[in-house]
Amino acid sequence: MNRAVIAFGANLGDREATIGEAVRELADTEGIALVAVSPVYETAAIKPDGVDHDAPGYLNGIVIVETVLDPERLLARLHEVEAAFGRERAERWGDRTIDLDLIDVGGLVIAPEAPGGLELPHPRAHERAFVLQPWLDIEPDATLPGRGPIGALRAAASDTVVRR
Ligand code: PH2
Ligand code: MG
Ligand code: MG
Repeated sequence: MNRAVIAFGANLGDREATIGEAVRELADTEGIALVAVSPVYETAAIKPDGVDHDAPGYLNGIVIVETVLDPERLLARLHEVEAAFGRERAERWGDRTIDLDLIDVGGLVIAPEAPGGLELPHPRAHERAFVLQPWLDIEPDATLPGRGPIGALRAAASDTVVRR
């Protein structure tokens, strides 16, 4: 049994409703039990070139689950739920109805086998306040493997998050 941290983000459609339904869908999965849901934050869209205030804003947060699924199967399930809520994959970091990212699974460190393959911990989680702040809210003593305590990482992150 592993404890997994999953980040959610949405910046298209009825963001709040989609997040609520996607979390319920995830929690209803056999082999996944929901442990906690974080507060939700309003955040500006970050694009490969930096903050984009012209793009629709995101709602971001995290959930903690306990699961008997291995990381690959858990990721496949996240992709299924994304698809069920109309997620389309076009440009990198494009606007989306729902994004579900695997941040940490039981402290495992996994290098991607191919570009875009599963990587743990998530390669950008350590620098994103929109992941670290909601995680800190519900698990203040957590650490990110290879990166350290999330409190220190959060203090060093520069993106702005506003609690809803
Ligand atoms: N996700 C991205 C790219 N940019 N910006 C915000 N504010 N929130 C996100 O969840 C997000 C992003 C790629 O997954
Ligand atoms: Mg993402
Ligand atoms: Mg993603």
